[in-house]
Parts: sequence; structure tokens; C-alpha cells
Amino acid sequence: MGVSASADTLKFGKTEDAIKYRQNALFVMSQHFGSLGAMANGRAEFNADLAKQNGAVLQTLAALPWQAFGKGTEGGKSKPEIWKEKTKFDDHANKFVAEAGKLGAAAKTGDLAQLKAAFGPAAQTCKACHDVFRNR
Ligand code: ASC
Repeated sequence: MGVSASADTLKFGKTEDAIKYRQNALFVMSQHFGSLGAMANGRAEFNADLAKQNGAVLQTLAALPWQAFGKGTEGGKSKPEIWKEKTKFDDHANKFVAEAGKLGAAAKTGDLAQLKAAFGPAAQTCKACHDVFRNR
């Protein structure tokens, strides 16, 4: 369904379920992403085991939200532009999935320097899409 690195495992019966699904998947992701960010930015002590686990969860979850932006599911914080510029939106999603994969791989090394190097570019892909496609 558009995004090549995305899971396409569900059919949503109701628009509100699609909205809830993508919001919740993104929220859970943000918590694991935030934990990695805190370690990458020195706000939390580096714990290699924790980083590894959070990276793995992030990698798995990164594929999930995009299937819940199907036709006719406008709403939530999503700008209608998502559905008008689906290819552009899918590009953003694919970039994020790729960076989340790199971040997960970096976390797996147990090397804080690698985590630091991978975190910024991943965060940038979140922001780039939000700037264009998300209402505040
Ligand atoms: C997060 C989160 C976002 C991104 C963004 C990165 O943890 O919830 O939306 O990172 O802040 O710039």
C-alpha cells in the first residue's frame, strides 16, 4: 500500500480505529525513541542493554503506522495534504523507516558513539514529516 517498508497487515473497519491505531503506534514509538534520545543526548545514563531493547522495539514499530493512513481516514492531527500528496508522505515514511532501522542497528552495537551518530538523522525524519503533514 504505497510505503514499501511498511506493514500491510490490517484492514480497519472504522476511520476512528485507523486514527486510534496510528496515533497509538506513533505514541508508543515516541516513548522508545525518547529513551534512546535521552541516552544519545546525555540526559540519561547510557545503558547498552536498554538501548538495544528500545532500538529493537523501535525497528519493529516503525513499519506499523503507515498502513493506518488509508483512503478516507482523514482526521486526528493529520493534515489533509497526506491524502493529496500520498507519494510525498510515503517518501517521508520510508525515510523514517530506513533511519529507524539504522538507529536500531546502532543501538545493537552497544556503542554510545554510534547511537549518538544515528539519533539525530532519525529525529530529523520525524520532524521533517511533522512540519509538513501534522497539525499541532
Ligand atoms: C520524538 C517525538 C517526535 C520526534 C521529534 C523529533 O520523540 O515524539 O515527534 O521525536 O521530536 O524532532
